[in-house]
Order: sequence, then structure tokens, then C-alpha cells
Amino acid sequence: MGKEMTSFSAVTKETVIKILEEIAVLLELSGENPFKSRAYQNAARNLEKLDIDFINLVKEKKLSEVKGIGEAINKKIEELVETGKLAYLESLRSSIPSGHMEMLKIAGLGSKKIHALYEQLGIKTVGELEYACHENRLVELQGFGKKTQDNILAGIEKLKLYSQRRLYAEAATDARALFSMLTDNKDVSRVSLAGSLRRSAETVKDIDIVASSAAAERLAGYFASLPQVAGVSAKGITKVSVTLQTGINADLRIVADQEFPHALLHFTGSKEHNTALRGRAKDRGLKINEYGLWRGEENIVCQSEEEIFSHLNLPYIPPELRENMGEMEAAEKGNLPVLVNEKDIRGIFHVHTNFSDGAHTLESMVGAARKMGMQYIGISDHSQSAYYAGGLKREEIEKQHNIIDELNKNNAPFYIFKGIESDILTDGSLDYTDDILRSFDFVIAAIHSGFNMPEEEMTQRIKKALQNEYTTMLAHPTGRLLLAREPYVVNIAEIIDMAALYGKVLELNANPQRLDLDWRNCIYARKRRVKIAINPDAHSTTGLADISFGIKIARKGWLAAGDCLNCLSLDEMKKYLSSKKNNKSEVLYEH
Ligand code: DGT
Ligand code: CA
Repeated sequence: MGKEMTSFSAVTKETVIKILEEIAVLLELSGENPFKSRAYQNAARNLEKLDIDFINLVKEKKLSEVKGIGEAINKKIEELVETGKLAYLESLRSSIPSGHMEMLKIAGLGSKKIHALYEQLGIKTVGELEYACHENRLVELQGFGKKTQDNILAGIEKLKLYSQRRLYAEAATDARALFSMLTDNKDVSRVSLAGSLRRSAETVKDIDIVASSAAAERLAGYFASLPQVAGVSAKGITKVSVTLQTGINADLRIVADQEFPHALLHFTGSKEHNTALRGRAKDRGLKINEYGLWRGEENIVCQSEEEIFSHLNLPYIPPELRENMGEMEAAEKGNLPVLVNEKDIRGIFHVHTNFSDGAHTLESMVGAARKMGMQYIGISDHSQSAYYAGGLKREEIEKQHNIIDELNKNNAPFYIFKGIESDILTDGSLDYTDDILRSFDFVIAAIHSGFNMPEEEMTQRIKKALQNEYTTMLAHPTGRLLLAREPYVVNIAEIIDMAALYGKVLELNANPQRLDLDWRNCIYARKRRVKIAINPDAHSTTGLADISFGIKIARKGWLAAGDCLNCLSLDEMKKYLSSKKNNKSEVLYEH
């Protein structure tokens, strides 16, 4: 979020929610009564759940009618919506060292500890904290100690590493904006994204764009002065490097039009793929680089990447696969998969509602999935042990199932499957008794606690859950949060092998912060013929759209439509799930 509050019209519900959340964090950091901070968090949650036109409500001074928003917070929201500013936020921000927000990103360091470090050692920034650790200042500090100090140092190292990269989804938003500004410019002949973004990597260092133009100098000037550019670090007629206001760097390469496919191929990479391509060219008496393709002195003119590949006796290799993970060999043998795409998706699993921690009703989620053209949806709220997420008790499950039965009558032929995201308890068992588990069409087993087990124990725990006859699929198999939390230590190959043996599905969680199963492991899962479910893990109607990030990663993991569970049509899915339910003995011998 930018530091400046913008004009009246720019204040949306999302902005208000973000600001309430920021106030909650700032209050924690200031060492205030936790009660106060929680009130802001709750207000933010309540606003998220609000389906009606919230801004109008504020303008009509009717916000106090909304449950869970007290008088003081109500006043602040009014000020924010009316003036575009909030004095309280500004004074809070200025009372807390700005480095404290960044320090919150260090694993294991919460607001209480940050406050204590400030009070006792005057630490304001990550850099000062690192220095204090190296000086052993935390060893004797009350509430800290040698072990905590070591953990903080390790966390700082991670943070440094993480801060050099961005989530795909964030960078893609910026990249799309740049791309459309370039396509609108008449000095541009051809333009494409390149680099890791074009290869759909889960995180990226920067935005790479390649454009061809007959007016390179003018185009360079145009790019450098785009409104989203905050700084220019290099500006020539072949390359312009800028930093955007969001903090991400972007490189534009400008080439003559005949060089375009060569530059695009080169700057799409990966570096490892390029190296392998060069080797292949050399073996055929050719030379390839970012400027062109040659046989001796003869320049071989190519109009497109396809043509370059064809001169190397290869079919077109989609950018997602260009990682030197066997794509060259597969292409040569004609074994490249036809990668799954958006149009292949028939339904969506792993969807939360306001029965647990989702923001919207069952009806709203169904409506949103229908609008996306889906044939079915699989509802899976949290299970009883996930009390922090409002996990469902027996009565709530019954109530939800009754509503689903009604909705199924009214929405046919669209279909709603009854499911649950069941916690995998520490001993590997599921969260309900068999009679309850039996009442679902599908069960997603998931780890939400006890992350810090040794590898062997964690692997056994998950394998046990996969052997459970009621488990349909395993959610977010490694628990990672990209650029924030490492995966739990688990032998993922053993998990995939177990899923293959028992005919279980693995989730590719499409939340841009997860993208878990990792695409590298999707390649292995495909080899073992384990089906992958591309699941948005949606907690709101807009969250359903996250499925597109999962599709990109599925493609990167070599998956074809036939490898993805939710590419099955409704009829096929009904048959699939009921066969898993009724004919369990067969499951063992499926592969
Ligand atoms: P990133 O930025 O770390 O997310 O990943 P990339 O792949 O976008 O890497 P980047 O931006 O450093 O370079 C873009 C592409 O340019 C890269 O994928 C391949 C090409 N490239 C860069 N440096 C080299 C190199 O030293 N050798 C070769 N063969 N290609 C290179
Ligand atoms: Ca890059």
C-alpha cells in the first residue's frame, strides 16, 4: 500500500480493509492493549463479508448498522471515505519506526518481541537487528536468548533472499500494465513479455520485455517516462532499465524487427534452456544467439520462434517448459504434452464459504462458479479441529448438506459436491469419525498444525492420511508460503509414490502464495500417473479466479488436461467420486 492516501473516489472497500488491517498491526507494534488491535482486525473481517455496497452505506451514514463495527472505528471509516485521509493512521505510522513493519516479515519475530527490542535496545530496522545479533546483544535479553538470536539471524538471511524476488501474481499485474502501454504505442512493431514471467515461474526477479521498433530512441524515451516508472537506472537505444513505483525492476529490450524472434527466444530463457539450445545448434553446424541464426556466414532469416525451433529439428516448445528439464529430448521424440489450458477446466474444488472462514455464502460461491462457466463446484470448509478457522461441527455439516441438496435442485445441471477440508491430526488420522466422513462426496486432507515435525515423522503422518479410505486428495502438499514460509520437511517423492499406489489425488493449490505442489514435483507426479486437482482454495468469490495461477503452474509442470482431476466433465466426476467411495478395494490396483 502506498504511503499517500489518494482522492475521495479512490477509496474502495478493499482500501478500507487494508487500512484497518494496517492499523491493527501498528497498534500491536506500539505495544497497545491487544484488545484494541483485535477490534480493528474484526472490523476488517466483517467488512470483507459484507455483500452490499459498502461505500454508499458510509455515505448515507448507515455504517453503524453493520454488526461488529463500533462507534470509534465507524467514525474513522467515515473520515477515510469522505476525505480520502485518516489522521489517526498517519499519526500511528509516524509514531512507529518504519523498519518495524519489515521486521514483522522475519520468521519467528512477532510484534511483541519487536516492541521489546525497540524498548530495550532501540532497534528500529532489520539492519540494526542483524548488527545487534552479531554483537550477541539478544543472548542476555529477557524473553530472548541464544537460540532465539540464532533463529532471528537465520530469518534475516531468508528475508534478504526473499526480498530479491516477487510473487508471479504481483509482477504479472505490473507487467500487464506495461505491456498494454507498449502495444498502444505506434512505434512498437512487435512486443512480448520474456524472462521468468513468460515462463510462468512462481516467483520472479524482474520483468523482462522485448519489443521491436524502427524508432528505438523515441520508444526508449516513452518507456522511461511511463507514469508507473519511479526511477530509470539505464537508458540506451537497445535497453531501458527502470524501477516501477511498486519497487519491481523492469527491463525493456528494443531490437530491429528481424531480430525479434531471436531476442525473444534468448531473453525468455531459461539460461539453462538457452545453453542446451546452443549446444544443439552447434551439433548441427549452426550458431544461435540473441541476434540470429547462422550457418557459417549465412544468416538464416526466421519470422518466429517456431521457425527457429524448426531449423533445430524441433517442434515449438512452450515457454513454460523451457527449463532444461527434459523438454528438448521430449520435443525431439514428439513426446511433449498438450498442456492443459483454461478452457479444459470443468469444475472447481477446495472452496470455502462463510460456514467456516470464507467471506461469502454458499449461494454466492455457487453463483460465481456458474458465472465462470463451470459445471460443478466442490465445497470444502474447514474441519472441527481448525477452531481458529471456524471448523465445522456435526450439526453445521448437516445444515450445510441440506442447503447443498436444495441448491442442487435449483441449479441443475450445475452440481455441488459435498466436501470437507479435513485437518490431518498429528498422528495422521482425519478429523471426524467414519460416519461423518462417509457423508461427504470428497475429502481434502490437509496439514494446518504441527509443522515442525522431523522429516520421517511428517512423511509417515501424510502417508497415513493418504491411506485413509475417505481421503480423496491431499491439499497444499508441502505447506510452503512463497517468499514467506519454507515448506515443511517431507519426503515428497514418497508422498507421490503413496498417492500413486492408493489412487489418491494431489492438489496444486492455486493461491499465488502457495502454488503447491511445486511444478517440479508435478513432473514426477505425472510420471507416476497421479491425478492433480488445480484448486483455488477460494475464501471469497474473487478467490475463485486464482485458479488461473494454478493452471499456469500446471502447464509448467508438464500437465495435460488428462492429468488434471477437474478437467473431468460433471458426469465423469460423479462416476469418479462414487467409484472411489463404493469400490475401495479396486483403488489399490488402479496403477
Ligand atoms: P529471474 O529474473 O531470476 O526471475 O529469471 P530470468 O530467467 O528472467 O532471468 P534474467 O532476467 O536474469 O534473464 C532473462 C533471460 O535472459 C534468461 O532467462 C536467459 C537470458 N540470459 C540472461 N543471462 C544469460 C546468460 O548468461 N546466458 C544465457 N545463455 N542466457 C542468458
Ligand atoms: Ca527476469
